[in-house]
Amino acid sequence: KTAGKPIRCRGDRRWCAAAVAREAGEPLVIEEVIVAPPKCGEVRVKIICTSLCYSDITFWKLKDPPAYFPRILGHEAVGLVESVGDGVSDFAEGDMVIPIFMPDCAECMDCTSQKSNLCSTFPFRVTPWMHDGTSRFTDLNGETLYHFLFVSSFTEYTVVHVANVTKVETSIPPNRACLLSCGVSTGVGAAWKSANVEAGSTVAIFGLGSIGLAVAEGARLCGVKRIIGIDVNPEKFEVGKAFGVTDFVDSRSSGDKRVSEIINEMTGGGADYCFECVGKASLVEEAFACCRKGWGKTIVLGVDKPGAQLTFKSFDVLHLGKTISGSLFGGLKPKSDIPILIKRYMNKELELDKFVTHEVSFEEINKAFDLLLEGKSLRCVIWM
Ligand code: CXF
Ligand code: ZN
Repeated sequence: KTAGKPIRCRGDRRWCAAAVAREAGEPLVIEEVIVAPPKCGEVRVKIICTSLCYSDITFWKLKDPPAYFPRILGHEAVGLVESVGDGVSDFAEGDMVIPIFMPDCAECMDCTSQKSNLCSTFPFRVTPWMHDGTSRFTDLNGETLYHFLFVSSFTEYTVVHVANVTKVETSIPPNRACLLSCGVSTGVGAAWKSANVEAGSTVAIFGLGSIGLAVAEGARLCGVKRIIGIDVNPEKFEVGKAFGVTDFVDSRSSGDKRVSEIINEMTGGGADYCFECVGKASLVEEAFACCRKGWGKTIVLGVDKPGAQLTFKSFDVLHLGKTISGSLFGGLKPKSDIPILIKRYMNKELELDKFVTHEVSFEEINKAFDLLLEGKSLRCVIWM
């Protein structure tokens, strides 16, 4: 029985480990760590599998102070509740759960509203701690390890606040369930919830990485007529076709024309919905420039550098009636919307399989980083 006791990961047993990011850009080191028992309102989760999202790479590369190392990265995962802290009544040992960076207390004004997924009780912040400002991880020298996005899944055991876990039915295979923890849900949700795309519409997706392709998947489920993909790499069109991308614009060889000009011409006045999935202010501006007057909506999913500024003309808002908004976790409310996505996967509507291009063992976790960095993978599942 491990409940109530610190868990020592690794030891001599290969299945008990944590992959620690010790320094920016350096391969993760599999080592033994100590995972404290869950505090009040928290659960300790035994990770079954985890997958790599580009945000893990972004924060792993981050050299600018304050850089938080050593750190346990990872935030797309599925696991089993090992033990629960005081006051936890909605979760019990053995429950299958998906940890999600987006908190959902299910009770505050925002969580009970259908209009937002921005919990007020446990606001989403990019912090290296648990919600209470402390860590549950220590290495064998007694040094504290930083958390990541309230999840930290590159470890056999992690501690997560109940606001950051969603209970799921066990019928979904773990190497599919983990995808719903971040990237795929974010893209699908952006089309479904943030944009509320209607059947028959035309969407333009800037950046055909996993997030852009997940937007395509969400748009396909909404019954769109046309999906225009924009990318610097023309090979992405072939990949995109499997996700319902009907048209492609190569932004590297658009000549002296701006991409927005090309899309305005292709669509006779702009796309109904534009999604920016790269994280570049200039691309957001391009997207906004080719969403249709009157009802065009631009949704920003990409994460630019902190402090990045966006510029647009007041004319485009006032005279042309365009709108622009951001979308965190695709506007999804984890506790209510993730079970819906799981049902749609089980009903063979939502296609998750095509996102999984690679699967590796935990020992090979650095290979998952290489594959994503080289642009060779969409999602690489890492089995614990
Ligand atoms: C992102 C969302 C915006 C802040 C950084 C992390 N989420 C997951 O990849
Ligand atoms: Zn992510």
